[in-house]
Amino acid sequence: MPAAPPHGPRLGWRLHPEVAAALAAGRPVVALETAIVAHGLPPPHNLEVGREVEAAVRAAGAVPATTGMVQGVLRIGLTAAQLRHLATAGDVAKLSDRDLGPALVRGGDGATTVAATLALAAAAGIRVMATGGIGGVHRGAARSGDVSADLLALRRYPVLVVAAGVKSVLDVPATLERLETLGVPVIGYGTRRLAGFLVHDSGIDLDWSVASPAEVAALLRAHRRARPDPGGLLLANPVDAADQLDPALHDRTLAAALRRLARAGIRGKAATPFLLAELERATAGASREANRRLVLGNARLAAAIAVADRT
Ligand code: PSU
Ligand code: MN
Repeated sequence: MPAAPPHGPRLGWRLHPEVAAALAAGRPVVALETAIVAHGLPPPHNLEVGREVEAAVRAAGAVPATTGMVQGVLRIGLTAAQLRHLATAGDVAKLSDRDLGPALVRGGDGATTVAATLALAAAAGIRVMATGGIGGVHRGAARSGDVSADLLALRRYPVLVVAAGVKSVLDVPATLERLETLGVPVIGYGTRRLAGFLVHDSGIDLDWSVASPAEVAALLRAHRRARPDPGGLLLANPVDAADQLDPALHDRTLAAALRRLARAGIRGKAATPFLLAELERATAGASREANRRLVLGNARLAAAIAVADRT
């Protein structure tokens, strides 16, 4: 039987030609999500950050593969026009990995969460992705059951996620417990403390840390060798202390945002975008600037790791 083509009618997704060429030649590629573009940041900052993240990956020597559904087509690697479309179209669905099939049937536009991006990256053979902070166990999950599919996707797809830890709007200790149950390694970059998303330090200790892209590449090789079905890993890269949101401001505004969330009765997919928007409003944009900087730092590191993983 002939090998499946890298894209085409039999597969649900299409590779951008630059991404296809890089993968075929064994050059470094970094997958990027678009939920942060369509739902995590307000316009016009969302498109700026989407572009800057791609540029940061390129500047570090890798090819960006931003994923999303544009006018009914699932894409791995977007043109500038496609990225702009997702940032400006308005009615863009938030797609987790389970939504990819239904979205293909319905068509339209969709932004990919970490979970969906991991599914697409794994399908294409991309081994590293960058995001801001991963989804996880929501506060009050014992009642609501709201746990992001990002966690199971990390278990399932053999991709390294570079993130500034877990989004601080979540129940961070419970999220770490769940990652342990799922068998997903959590490794600090340059620190044994878990990154705190918009703030430098979550205050939670980790078991492992690494200090360079070369060390991460060695870790990836060991991870693949050590287990029969290795799944993904979380590399927690803290935002620089100089770029973080003031921790006291963070804690105060987050507490208020969580009260508003409860009062408004917002649940499910809408919870994360609501909380991020509340933080941005209450900090006069300072949370957004910290978010931008941490995402860029993660993109740069992910690209350096993808380079080291290929050499
Ligand atoms: N990190 C950010 N902004 C975001 C997200 C992460 O800085 O918008 C998105 C990611 O796409 C992540 C999703 O996968 O939020 C998690 O959403 P939920 O909690 O609904 O699973
Ligand atoms: Mn959820």
